[in-house]
Amino acid sequence: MSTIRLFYALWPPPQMAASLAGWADAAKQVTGGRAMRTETLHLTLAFLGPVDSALADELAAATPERRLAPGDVPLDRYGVFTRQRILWAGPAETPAGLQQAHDDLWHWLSGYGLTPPTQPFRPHVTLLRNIAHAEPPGDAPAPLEWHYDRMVLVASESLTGGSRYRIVAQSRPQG
Ligand code: 2AM
Repeated sequence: MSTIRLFYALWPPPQMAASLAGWADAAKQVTGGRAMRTETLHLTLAFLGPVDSALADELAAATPERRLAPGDVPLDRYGVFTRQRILWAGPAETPAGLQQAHDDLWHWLSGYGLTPPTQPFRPHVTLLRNIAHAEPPGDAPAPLEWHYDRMVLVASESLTGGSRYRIVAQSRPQG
């Protein structure tokens, strides 16, 4: 049985992605590393890992029937994951609505036999990989307020030199 690597994410509108690319450029002066391509920037809500292609099809079919309660996430700080050598942008505190969206999503996914993570949810947008210097810049650019009203289901395909992301479904927007 073939598998496919899946995750649910918030995908920024182009203007937000462009602002985040500016954050990446500013941080890169300090930390080095490789910037993510602007059109691939996202905030992961749930990483499913490899799932059977039959289940992937089921999730792709069910996702447009799901609604995500709209909310806002402030992106107001840089952070690093030292072990993964990642520099990211994220909220200083996880908004309650975003935490709820994460928890609800995993509750639903557990009905498909998927196991929720044991690690706490750390919402972030990865901006740079392979950073050389693990101290993030102390000052972030002006905070961004990201309004979201849907999530996307993304297939991640490994290629030499990185991953290619393919949006396979999105939740039903409000209204
Ligand atoms: P990252 O940017 O912090 O690496 C596609 O790989 C997305 O899923 C990325 O946002 C990535 O987060 C996230 N991801 C990859 N592996 C993961 C894991 N084991 N646990 C949680 N998220 C993961």
